[in-house]
Amino acid sequence: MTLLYYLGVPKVVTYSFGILQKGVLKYLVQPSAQNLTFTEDIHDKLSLKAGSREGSQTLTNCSIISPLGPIRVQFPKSLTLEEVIRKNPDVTQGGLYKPLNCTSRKKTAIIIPHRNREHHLKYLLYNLHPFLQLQQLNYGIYVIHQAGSFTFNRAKLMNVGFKEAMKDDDWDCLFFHDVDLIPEDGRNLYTCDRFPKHASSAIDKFGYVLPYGSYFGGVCAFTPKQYMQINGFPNNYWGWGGEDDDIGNRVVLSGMSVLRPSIVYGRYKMIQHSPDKGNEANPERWDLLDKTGQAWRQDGINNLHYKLLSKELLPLYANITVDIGFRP
Ligand code: UD2
Ligand code: MN
Repeated sequence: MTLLYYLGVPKVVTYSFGILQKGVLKYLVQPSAQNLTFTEDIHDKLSLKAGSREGSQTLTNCSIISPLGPIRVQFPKSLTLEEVIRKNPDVTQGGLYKPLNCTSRKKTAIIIPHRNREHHLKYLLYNLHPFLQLQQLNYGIYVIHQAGSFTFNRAKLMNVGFKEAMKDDDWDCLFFHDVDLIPEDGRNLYTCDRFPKHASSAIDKFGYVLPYGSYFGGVCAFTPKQYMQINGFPNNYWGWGGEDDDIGNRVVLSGMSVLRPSIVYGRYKMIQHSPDKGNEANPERWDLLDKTGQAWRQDGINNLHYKLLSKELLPLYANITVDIGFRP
């Protein structure tokens, strides 16, 4: 997400999307009210199903179609993490889940880069756990917490997440997920495809359309093989911006294409926030982006160094705290 804020031109692009929104486009991408499900109703659906699990003997394959369409995501004011735990009785230590009455065909790890956003994390977990359970996935949630107060490095944390998650299981798919993005349509399947996927194709803050053609920020998904093919994510973007464009470039440079759900399915709400201390805009991002073509084979998962400080298996997620160093 570099272009949008720090170049004049894309601002114009967002603005004109804003105008479009008021017209035809808005009509096209709004979900129909009658199919809307509230997050709280999803929890109810799941608790009804929980009882029917007992006694099931032969397991058939799970469906790969989500029963959910558009979701009205919710942010209850007084929500506590304990309540989220209570609402997800089938999630086991470390944030793992697998359907009990069918065999899931897919195993997906969710990797969330994190520091100082506990409030957002609580709402993401509240919305994401039932969303994934209704997709009948075998899944695990990993929160990768950057220790200390050196400049934040989102992409490097994602590399750590990949390494640590792959130690636990041979996941079919890894979703790299901003902590503040809540999916708003159950048909946005958290599974991988033939090419890397950019799942957040329609975010509310951009008027539910792509802000620019090569935009790759927010939520994206790779199989382990695709991830290795792009040599993972860059380690050398410290601070805000550019790393998502670098990752998008890597996909193309390594001979693959980007897949996206339609803007009807790929809808997300971003929890509003102000810029974080310790994640100021990266002044080097333009230079780095110019060099992705030469750098991507040298900098990535193949030269990743970090110090694992702790791994706690919490009720709703695995909390991995790392020292990833600082800008050289
Ligand atoms: C945009 C992109 C994001 C990323 C970023 C530039 C969207 C919707 N998202 O996000 O994917 O490319 O630009 O780096 O366009 N975080 C923390 N603590 C911090 C700072 C960041 O946990 O102190 C994590 C958190 O998961 C957050 C993510 O990093 O969602 C991206 O940071 P942001 O939300 O501040 O940046 P934003 O919204 O401009
Ligand atoms: Mn954000």
